[in-house]
Amino acid sequence: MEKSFLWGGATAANQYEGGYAEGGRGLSINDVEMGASHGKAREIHDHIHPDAYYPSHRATDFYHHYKEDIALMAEMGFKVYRMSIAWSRIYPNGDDEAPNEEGLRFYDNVFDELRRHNIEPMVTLHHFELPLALVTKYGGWRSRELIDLAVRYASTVFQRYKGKVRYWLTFNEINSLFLAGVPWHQAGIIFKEGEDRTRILFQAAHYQLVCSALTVIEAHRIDPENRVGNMILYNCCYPMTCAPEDTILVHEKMRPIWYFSDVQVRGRYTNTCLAYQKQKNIQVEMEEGDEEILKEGTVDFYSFSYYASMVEGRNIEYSKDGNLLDGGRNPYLESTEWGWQIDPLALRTSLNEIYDRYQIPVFISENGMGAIDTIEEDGTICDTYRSDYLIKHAKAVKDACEKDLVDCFGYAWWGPVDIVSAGTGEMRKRYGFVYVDMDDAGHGTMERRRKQSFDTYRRIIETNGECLE
Ligand code: BGP
Repeated sequence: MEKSFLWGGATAANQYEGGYAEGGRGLSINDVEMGASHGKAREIHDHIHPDAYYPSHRATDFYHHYKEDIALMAEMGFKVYRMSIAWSRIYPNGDDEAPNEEGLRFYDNVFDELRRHNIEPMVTLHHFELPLALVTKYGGWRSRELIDLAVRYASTVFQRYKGKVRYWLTFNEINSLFLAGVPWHQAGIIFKEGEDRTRILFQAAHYQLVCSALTVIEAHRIDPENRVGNMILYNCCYPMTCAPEDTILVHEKMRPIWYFSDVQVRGRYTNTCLAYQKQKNIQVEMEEGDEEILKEGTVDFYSFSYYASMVEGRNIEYSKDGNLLDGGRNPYLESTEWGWQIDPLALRTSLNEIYDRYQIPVFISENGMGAIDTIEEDGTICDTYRSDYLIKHAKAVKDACEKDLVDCFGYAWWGPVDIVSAGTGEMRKRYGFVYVDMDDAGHGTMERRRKQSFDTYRRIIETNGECLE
């Protein structure tokens, strides 16, 4: 591995930061969404109900624990920490005349703290986060007006953090917009009865793609040192059998993934994208100038989250099992408690597929395992399952870099300190190397405690992946 390889971790403000009503922050879309309980889906409200529990409000309180948490990341040897900025902390309503100085100062403090520990910040501008007022006023990303507002927010933070932050990501898992149940998190969109959902989603995707390109252009204009990446939810896909039809189905399954990254990397709707529009019987409405913007605002690197692989084929039984993407079960793989199939080798395959297609540097912006942890009587947490998952995935990354010569420059573990789950709002689905004392109903002291895997990751980073064999 290159000495400069960026080992680290990743989080999102809405799942980690808390402090939802502090420092002049406005309400965000997550602040009106309850956690799932006892098999019930998450509930979205149009305002805050005084008796309801909303996990984002305190989350795991990075807002008040950032110094302690960054010190723990530094103790593990982190080189990079990917986090997101809450737009509503900078512009409380999204379209305010001036930014909120207190919000800007909070992130100044965080970036300064990271720099003190020699940790490189990587910042996601939109991680399932949108000021709630933009939903009420514009219907979220249904509206083209969000492009200018989002670029203005980006421009504000590029200027403010010039010299402090160099790595930026535009939209978290931009392709998740097309997945059932995600348009709310991704774009603040709730459908009304009888609407043409597909058309609305393709149009919203176009606005986000134009916004992403304009954001890249703005980042480079403000500081040519800025490096901006996209962020794709990537699941490599196997054909169920070697029947030729199954492989064609795999190609079709991958279209919505390539749809976004082709535009972000190649700067245009490629034939793969047009084929997907055709398949869905959609013609995206473009304005004059959009094509030039997409062409000019291509990303500097490709980043992606990887949790599980998929299987596609004729006559397969679809199984969602809590996963973001549906597909068939793979009989060769084991699953996490949430039914996500564990497949380290597919991370190596994904890195190869992505790098072969685009030939630009690649960054793994999320990978990890959600599990229920138990505290032993002596206070220890023996999460050997997490260490095992980490070691196998890190090995896959190492092989992709050293054997396949993929230009991958970093790996960020998802949720290094326990955070709230995005899918369910639960706390018991934990990813961390650091345990946070907090339960599904929001009770707990917020005390931090190292798990056994803390030391596993510390050793991997210390030896730059040499201790994996
Ligand atoms: C990704 C999101 C993250 C995250 C992760 C794990 O889709 O970018 O925000 O939380 O998945 O998902 P979950 O929290 O539902 O286990």
